[in-house]
Amino acid sequence: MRLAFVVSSGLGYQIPNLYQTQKSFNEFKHALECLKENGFDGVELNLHFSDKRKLSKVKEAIHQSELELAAVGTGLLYGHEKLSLTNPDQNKRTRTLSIVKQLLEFGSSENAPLIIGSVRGQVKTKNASTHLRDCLVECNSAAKRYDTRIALEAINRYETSFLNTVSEVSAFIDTNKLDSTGILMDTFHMNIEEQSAEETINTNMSRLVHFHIADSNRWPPGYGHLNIEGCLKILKDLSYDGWVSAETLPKPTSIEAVQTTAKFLKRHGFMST
Ligand SMILES: [Mn+2]
Repeated sequence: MRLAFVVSSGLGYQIPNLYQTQKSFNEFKHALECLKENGFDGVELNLHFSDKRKLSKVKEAIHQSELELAAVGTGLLYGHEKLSLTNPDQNKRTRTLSIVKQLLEFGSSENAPLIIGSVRGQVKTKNASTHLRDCLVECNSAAKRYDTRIALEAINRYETSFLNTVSEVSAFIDTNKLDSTGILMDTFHMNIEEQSAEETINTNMSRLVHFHIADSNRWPPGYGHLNIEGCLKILKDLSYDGWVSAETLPKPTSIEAVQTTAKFLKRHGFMST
């Protein structure tokens, strides 16, 4: 398994107004250095734009840091721009889908899967679920074309109304024959939705594309009461060769979150010292 940390304007190493100002780009480079110094192999980003010039600046900074791009998250499209794949306004839906597909291509150029999490929006009507299915079928075809994968995240009931459990995500993939789409499991969400995170991993391993860690309170591992080391041991024993990415709150501070997570991973033998 390879180890990454999220850098975004929200979760992970938090940089306010990230990608909006030159100052934030400088902070972004510092964040990447911090990850590298602490032993991480990669960085996971959350992007909400498809501006080619900005994306190439992002890519250049990653290459300079000698980190790899672990995954591209899309949640800020919904969080910041209120864009989602189920927006009742067709123009907004089309715009979301277009940005998502461009980010899919961007990720594929770095071998990074694209995450579909909260960008699906709130799926409360039959129309919304039809829109989501249509969009994800289209994203799946694009992923196939770009020879990359989509990581569809199981998100807890308090944040979204559809695809809360890993088995629901798995069934959705089956029903719609999404052959370039797999599952993103997140210890924080599984703690709320699953009977046992360990059993869930074991049962759905063949579908696993990406893995998020955060403790029960979404703080870095060790600040809550989840058995994260137990989950990682299963992944290791099953020879999971994808990314494990820490998606924690920036607590106590962003830098301490990176350091604490790295120490935890080293202490349990998942990161070399
Ligand atoms: Mn997550």
